[in-house]
Amino acid sequence: MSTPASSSGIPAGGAPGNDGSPDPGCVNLRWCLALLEGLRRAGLRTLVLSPGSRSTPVVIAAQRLPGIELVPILDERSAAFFALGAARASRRPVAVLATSGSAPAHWYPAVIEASAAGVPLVLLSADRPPRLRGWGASQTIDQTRLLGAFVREFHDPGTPLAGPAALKSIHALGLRAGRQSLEPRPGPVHLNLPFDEPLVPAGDCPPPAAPDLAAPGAAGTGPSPAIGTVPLELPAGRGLICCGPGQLGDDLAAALRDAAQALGLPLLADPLSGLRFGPAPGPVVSRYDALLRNAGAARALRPDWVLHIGGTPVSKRLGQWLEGVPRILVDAGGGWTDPTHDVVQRLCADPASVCRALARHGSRPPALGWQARWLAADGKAAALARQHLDTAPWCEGQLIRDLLGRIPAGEALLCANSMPIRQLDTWSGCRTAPLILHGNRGVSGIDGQLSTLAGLSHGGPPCWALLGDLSLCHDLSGLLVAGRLRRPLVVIDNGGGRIFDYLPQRDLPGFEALWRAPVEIDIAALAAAAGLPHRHIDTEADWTRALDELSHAPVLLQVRIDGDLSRRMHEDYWRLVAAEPALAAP
Ligand SMILES: Cc1ncc(C[n+]2csc(CCOP(=O)(O)OP(=O)(O)O)c2C)c(N)n1
Repeated sequence: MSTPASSSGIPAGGAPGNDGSPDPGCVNLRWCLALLEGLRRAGLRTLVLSPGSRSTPVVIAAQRLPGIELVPILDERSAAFFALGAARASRRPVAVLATSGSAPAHWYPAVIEASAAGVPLVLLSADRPPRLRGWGASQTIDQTRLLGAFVREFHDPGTPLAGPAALKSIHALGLRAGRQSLEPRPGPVHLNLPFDEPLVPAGDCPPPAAPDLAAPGAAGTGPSPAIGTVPLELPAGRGLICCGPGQLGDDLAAALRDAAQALGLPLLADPLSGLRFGPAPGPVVSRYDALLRNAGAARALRPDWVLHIGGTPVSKRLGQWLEGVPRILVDAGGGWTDPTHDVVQRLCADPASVCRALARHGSRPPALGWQARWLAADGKAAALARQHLDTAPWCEGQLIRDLLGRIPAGEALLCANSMPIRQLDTWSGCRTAPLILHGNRGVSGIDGQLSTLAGLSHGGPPCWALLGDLSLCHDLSGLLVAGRLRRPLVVIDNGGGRIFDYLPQRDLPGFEALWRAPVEIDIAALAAAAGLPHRHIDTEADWTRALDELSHAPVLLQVRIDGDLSRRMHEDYWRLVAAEPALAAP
């Protein structure tokens, strides 16, 4: 049976590695070609590498293999966050390559985020041969299971071997690693790859013949089929659908809206669920964090059960309020989102299939007026927000309103953790023009934000960003990749970690230095050093002018905001909502 030639130019059906090449540099290279071909068949198109010697065979192989793009980034920590962004935006596995020693240890925070957030990364650590481990050899540590429990799989296939069977096995491992990064639960996979010298072939090194491994279904990158049974009976009483972070995708978003509509349920949408920003928000509720500060509303709107999809919402208030309410978790990938241990039923099933089935066959009669009451309360909270933004001093609220009004349909925004995502949760509401909102909410770090942004800009539509000043400073080596930005990077310069102002720590001695911890650094000079245009924003007029003039430019907009004023203005809105009578009256 004849099969097509692979993209590496390898004639299909031939005998890999049977040319009897005695050149060990060529054996290394051919091994890597087979590995990368397997990864490519699993959907991999990008390999982010940090420079080093031991990783050379993989780099040469990637240079030779059409269809795999190489992105060099010096700092391994930044490289891994970049890959995280690129994988998030492209929804494909992205590989990260580093040399042996401490280099792959710098991947750790991004791997932890990818594991928690379900982002497909393939981590390729080059290594010295096993016989050197533990003998004081240079740049040699035990890299076995270096990334611990944060990877879905770990493999150490040993040093490269020649011959068809060996090449077939490493090709299969590439295919498996790529697929494993995508399903059943997307996340990082680690391959440790020891190489003996020479790392460069001595002469001409023809590629191996393509192992004919294209088993039916082996090369696809589509979603897993639905697993488990779909419940068509929901509990009695008043329910709500709660969607946490997780970029739920257009298909699922539409199915969720249909199900909520058919069942008469409110659809509480976290900003990172993707449901707030799209053509038809349907019964989406976005102001719950403010609404629940109104005691009457918090009482009147309390549900009997919750259907939960995605991660844990940004709003702590929502989480606390729902504590003790029985929850049904729809969970295709084994995320087990249940921090309050209220899940009474967990469905291992594709959420879109569940929602479609519910919309078609949901037999429960909707609780009369329940959804309408939620939507009316949401509308009132939105009106209060508009009124407040029109009268209160210019701060993050107006900035976020204008930013969301300005980002063109189909473009993206990375919103950093700490106050930016909370402010956005409060002020975003919904918009009908599609917007892809990204956030590293897996473990909510303030690390790697610039690098993630560069990766997002690389793997997807143009991406804007909203970052705190400490988040910017945490990822200074991300400035090395800032040349890849295509849209404004908005930095809220409010003098350190202002989230702590909202917490009881604010009354502790040493608060300013030990919690708020502002960094004294010249952000304009940093931007200049990175070749990134910079502008100071001190007033609403500056902001409006910058949006008018610089919407299509990569530029750092340093917005100087008085943190005390900002908190007052944020809390004033909550007080306004709290004082509103009969916010959720039937
Ligand atoms: C890697 C990491 N280190 C520390 C923290 C703890 N932390 C959470 S928010 C925060 C302050 C962030 O300040 P900034 O980015 O300026 O945002 P702001 O709160 O001022 O809006 C810190 C240090 C974290 N989440 N992640």
